[in-house]
Amino acid sequence: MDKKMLTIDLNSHVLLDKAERDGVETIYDRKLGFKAQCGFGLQGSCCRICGMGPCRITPKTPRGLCGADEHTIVGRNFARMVAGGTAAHSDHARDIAHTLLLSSRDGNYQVKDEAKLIALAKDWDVETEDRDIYDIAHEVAEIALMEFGKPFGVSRFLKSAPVQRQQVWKDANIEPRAIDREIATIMHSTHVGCTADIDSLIHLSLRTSLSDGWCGSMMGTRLSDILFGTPTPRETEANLGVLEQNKVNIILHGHEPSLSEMIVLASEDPELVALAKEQGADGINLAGMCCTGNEVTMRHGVRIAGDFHQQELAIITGAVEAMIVDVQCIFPALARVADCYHTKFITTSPKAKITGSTYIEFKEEEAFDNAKQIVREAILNFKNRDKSKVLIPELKSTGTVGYSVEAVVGQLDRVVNSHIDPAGTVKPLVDCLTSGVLRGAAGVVGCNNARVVSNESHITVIKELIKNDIIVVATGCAAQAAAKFGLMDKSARKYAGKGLATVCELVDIPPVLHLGSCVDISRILDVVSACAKFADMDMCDLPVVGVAPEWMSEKAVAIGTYVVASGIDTYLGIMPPVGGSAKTVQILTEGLKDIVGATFTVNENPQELAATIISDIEKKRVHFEALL
Ligand code: XCC
Repeated sequence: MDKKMLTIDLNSHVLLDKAERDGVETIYDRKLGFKAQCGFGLQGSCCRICGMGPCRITPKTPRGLCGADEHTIVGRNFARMVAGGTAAHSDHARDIAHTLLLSSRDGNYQVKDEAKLIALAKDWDVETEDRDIYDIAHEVAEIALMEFGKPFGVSRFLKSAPVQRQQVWKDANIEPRAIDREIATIMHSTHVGCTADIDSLIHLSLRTSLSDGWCGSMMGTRLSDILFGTPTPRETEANLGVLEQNKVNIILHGHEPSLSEMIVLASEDPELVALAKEQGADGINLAGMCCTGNEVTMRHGVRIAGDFHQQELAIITGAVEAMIVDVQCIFPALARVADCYHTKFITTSPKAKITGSTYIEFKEEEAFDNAKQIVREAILNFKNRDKSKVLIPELKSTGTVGYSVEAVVGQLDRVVNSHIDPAGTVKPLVDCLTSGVLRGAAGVVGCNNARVVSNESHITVIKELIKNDIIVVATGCAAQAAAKFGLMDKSARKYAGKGLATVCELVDIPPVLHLGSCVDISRILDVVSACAKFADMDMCDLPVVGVAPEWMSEKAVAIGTYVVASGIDTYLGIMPPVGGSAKTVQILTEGLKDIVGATFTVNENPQELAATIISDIEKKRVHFEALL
């Protein structure tokens, strides 16, 4: 098979040819090298939790050595994926909380959105009258840090959900307690000799996932907005064509904004800009990948170089002086690819050291100095660029990004009510849904997955949804796919149905809104929650869905689970590794309806997946309209 069949991105095609010529291996070569994937792994029916195993379930060996059946094994594996994902998102939030604790008027980090800090402080009963904003920030940060390990109580963010939803969580006993406790409980309960009951394993998974969505991720987003500013709409460009021939190209890849924000500042430092010119470059060009890319494009319009599957290809352009990474979604393969070019592959976090990289530890206490050191390394590497090895593909798309909840709500409210109110109200949005001008809304999120053609499912599903008047909000690599294919440009309303196109024109928005990184799926929860509260309904009553057409990470499993637990039906374009247990499949795709009012649907054919979503949204509308 031609590896170019594995992605629909035309820039990727150009660079895959170049990789072939340069003798460089990519994910697509490795994909073709794997003739068949392990059937037990795909089904989730291999248990390697204890040292007696691995035990693999077959019709002849229906139980592991301890007697665990397929439901226990699949359920434990699923729960551990949820715990892994929750740990990643939440540990990210923990670092941001520590950064908030370090913030000061003359330090590396300042409070950028005081109003959001005050609002959160009031929510958390922190005294705000006549207090220095940094005293408030530090108290809020300390309370946030307690959310990870407090011995009593439940997540402080739960009360931002509609009361009906809070009751569902209470009734099902899935109100998440401290985040670390939920993760530890899953690791304990899935240890050999503990939970061997599939209902209980799913129950634990729901509660832990909620500690991600309604605590860790929500905290990550709120505190990031407080520290770095709440995003506002701005123009950008996307795809590898954003790299520049005559500039020092620096790719920011990973997840946490504390480092990337500092790199943005450092790249504007006059001394470093002068150094770049001294080295013969026209300047410094930052471009983002994965969720770090989303964070910096949302707040600064930094252009998007590409998504998860393009990280090696970025280096293969031969035009990248430094690939700077922090945590999550970083291919260890980057070290080998960087060796074939002049690119410096710079790791910065003790949580994600990678053999073969240049390690420059980033410490929040010395943030700006560390960032300048890293940018300086990149600049000094410009002279090593081998022009004969450079190929920057031409394609890039324009788009508008930066749709925080405040921006989405404010934009609609401002235009419809012709007054400017930054807080705004969701009434115009709810009106669009109730009148049926918009049939529904879909959050399209998640990764690229080598089990399907890169970007194909994202683009097929998104185009079908907007054609059918379903507004799309996107995060993560799904958002980057949409941006690359021009769907975040305001002109993309030409692909939308009549209702959505009219709203886009009236309100001056694209049909696909960029809501940020994957922790920012909490923004989607916030907007759905606000609409439900306004309509005095539960979140499961609204014609809204979650979709992850090309998900791959454990984080995505945690996300999908908390989205369902929030009452939002979720559609997956990749089958999770649960097929080995009919009971698990039954609970996830049907049984959860009775517990949380929503379920998962899986279809690996993107056209069929989109058709199911559209018809399910119409069914949900009947229920929704009956409640009006
Ligand atoms: Fe990673 Fe967040 Fe997935 Fe992209 S979408 S591959 S998790 S960068 Ni979050």
